[in-house]
Amino acid sequence: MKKKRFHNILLILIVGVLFSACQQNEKKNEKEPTKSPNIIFIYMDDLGYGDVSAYGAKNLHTPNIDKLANGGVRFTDGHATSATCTPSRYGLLTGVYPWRNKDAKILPGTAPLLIGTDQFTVPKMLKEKGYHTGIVGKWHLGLGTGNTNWNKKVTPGPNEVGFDYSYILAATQDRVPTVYIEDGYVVGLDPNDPIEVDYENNFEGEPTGKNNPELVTMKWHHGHNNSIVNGVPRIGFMKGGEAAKWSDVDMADHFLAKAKQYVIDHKEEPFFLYYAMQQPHVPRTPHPRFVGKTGLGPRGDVIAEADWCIGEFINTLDKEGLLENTLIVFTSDNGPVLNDGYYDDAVEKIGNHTPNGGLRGGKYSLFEAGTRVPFITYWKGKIEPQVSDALICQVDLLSSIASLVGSEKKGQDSEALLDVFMGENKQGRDELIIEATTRTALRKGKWLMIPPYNGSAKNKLVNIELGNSTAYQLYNLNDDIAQQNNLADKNPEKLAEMLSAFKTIRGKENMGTQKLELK
Ligand code: NG6
Ligand code: CA
Repeated sequence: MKKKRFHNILLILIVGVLFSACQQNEKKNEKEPTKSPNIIFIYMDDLGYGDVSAYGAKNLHTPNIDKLANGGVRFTDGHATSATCTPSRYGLLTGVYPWRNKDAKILPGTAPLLIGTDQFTVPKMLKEKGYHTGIVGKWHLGLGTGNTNWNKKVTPGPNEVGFDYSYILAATQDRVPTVYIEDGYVVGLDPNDPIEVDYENNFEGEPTGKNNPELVTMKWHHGHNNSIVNGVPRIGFMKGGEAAKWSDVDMADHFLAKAKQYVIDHKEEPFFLYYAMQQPHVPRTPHPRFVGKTGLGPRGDVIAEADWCIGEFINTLDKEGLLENTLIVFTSDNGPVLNDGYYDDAVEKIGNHTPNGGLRGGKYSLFEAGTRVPFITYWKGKIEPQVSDALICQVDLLSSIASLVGSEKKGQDSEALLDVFMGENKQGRDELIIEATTRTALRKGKWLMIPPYNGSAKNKLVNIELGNSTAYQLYNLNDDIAQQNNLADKNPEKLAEMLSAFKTIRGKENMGTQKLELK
């Protein structure tokens, strides 16, 4: 009898201990919920499909980008929303096709903010889910409401469309104002030397690239002959702000330091960082330690510099123990261009390197090289290394990342393709509208249809075929990736099917100022 009682007590004790252990465990879980994954976009400016060794470049080495490509999903049919910067970035951040917004064109440095402060964006979606959000690098989506006073807080800007922190260059490296802006304030501005910016008229007595060739260290080829900063003639006129002017050769290191710092400062909370690098856009100004490294001139050298920065940045994530809990998306805002307005040896030293990787066209073009860009997703231990031929677009990131973080939100044109980005499914989009300088074309399956557009077939200044033709163009990218055989006449049924699908998408929305010269 005594024995039985003892057993019973023992049993109660054991159950009690187990129960309290469980409770403690639950409490522990309450205290340390699994941290939502960090999300990082590494966004290049004008990097072509063929500019990365993992994408076939033989004469240019990008070991750090390759590590992402070979350790994650390397997409072969990933697209920017547009073949130029502003519209492309608009699509990336809003999940809305840029052709829906008539102002989504390459913007001057004085343009007002293009994204409405009431518009939904990737950083807003992530903020709703408890993320800290930051941008470091190129913005080029307009600032302020027009007539910006650069000596006061410049607003609205990135901080008003979802970013908690911003450290940006306003437009492009070749456009004024040539200063960094942190959370709306020009960095290092001396109030006694105010900045003035104008895109129409020069300020009295200020030298320009056009009138003062003796002051220029980088010669302009077309455009780029206004104010001179650091020996480089720019687009637009600027006066004052001497102490705040950036150093072009230090820009990559500068942004890298800010991107690293951002990660270190926010490693305890889930964060989203949009690291928008400025390379290899003009003016190409590699730091002296990269000069001559590639034999391809400054364009190659700044790609090597960007690759190094990416390596350093990834090392920081690694050191901070963040790589296993971070989704990295690497891509570019549009395709490649060699001569984009300066004599910088990009053309002369190209040798056998093919920035468009055998695709037709380049930046500004409706042909493939305009929007098909390197596109990689990397997540250590989570994404299986592989190559994916799925058709995807940067506009899809909003809805896809929303699924990842448990948000119901969707972008208007953004397809939720999280499994594709994670390498768990190879079925991407069925249809995609691609855009180049306000012209659009339809991709459906492996077919691409370009409607007739007036305008020259080739931009002779940049030496790029634009995709304009007075005839319909129809390509089967399955067996004609270089777009050499126009099948419009041979396959009228396919053409009719494509045209009808194109009209369904383009017809129901405001066409803005776009001239759609359909026959
Ligand atoms: C063009 C510039 C080009 C580049 C581009 C924007 C001239 C003649 N050309 O207008 O150099 O700045 O705009 O590039 O000025 S993007 O990648 O930001 O879209
Ligand atoms: Ca660009």
